[in-house]
Amino acid sequence: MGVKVYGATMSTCTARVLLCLEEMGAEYELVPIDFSTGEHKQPAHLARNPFGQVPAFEDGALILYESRAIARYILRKYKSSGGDLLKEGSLEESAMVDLWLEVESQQFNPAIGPIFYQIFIFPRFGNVPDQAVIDTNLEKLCKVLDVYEARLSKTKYLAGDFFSLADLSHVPLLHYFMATPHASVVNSRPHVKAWWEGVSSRPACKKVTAAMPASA
Ligand code: GS8
Repeated sequence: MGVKVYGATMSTCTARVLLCLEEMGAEYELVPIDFSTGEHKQPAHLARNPFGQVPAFEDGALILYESRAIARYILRKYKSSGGDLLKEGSLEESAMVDLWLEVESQQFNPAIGPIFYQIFIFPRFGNVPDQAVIDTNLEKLCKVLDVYEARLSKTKYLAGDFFSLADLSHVPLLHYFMATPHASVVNSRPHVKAWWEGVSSRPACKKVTAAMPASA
């Protein structure tokens, strides 16, 4: 029996989970959660994710939330058929995957997340994006991307010369960001640009991002 993902294709955290399932070639069912009716705050969904957020994940009796934890579970479960994107067979390589996953969630996400919210989410609720918030976070993002540029001038992917969850985890927010006028901060860093072109052209990335229209 396949696994179930509760979420929405447009949601970046749901997309992180779907990217892993697609990379692994796993069978799954996406159960849509309707934000417009507040379904994510209803008891049935709160039983799956007590924070009232998406995604939630179900594999038989196992229920998970937090997209990065779900991602690791999927990659371990389907490793034999889908390939090893966590490199758990090597102490050193898995440490580099962990390191760059931490960089993604602790450095990259806090800078790019607010830009995404200002440009894509605020207007949906009739709010005007706050340019000061965008500018402050762009500055933060540029500093983060300088570190990425230096790293990617030495290795093909973030954790090393192998594709891993560390790369994949960046896809959802970068996909939206690259549709903004600020994409130049990626394109002006040649190694980051080449890395993004490689990662975003993977079949799994193309398939998942096709369901994430990047218009405000
Ligand atoms: C964040 C989930 C989240 O912010 C994770 O799964 O990685 N750390 C968690 N979900 C957002 C949608 S963005 O994909 C969400 O459900 N927001 C609605 C809300 O907070 O009410």
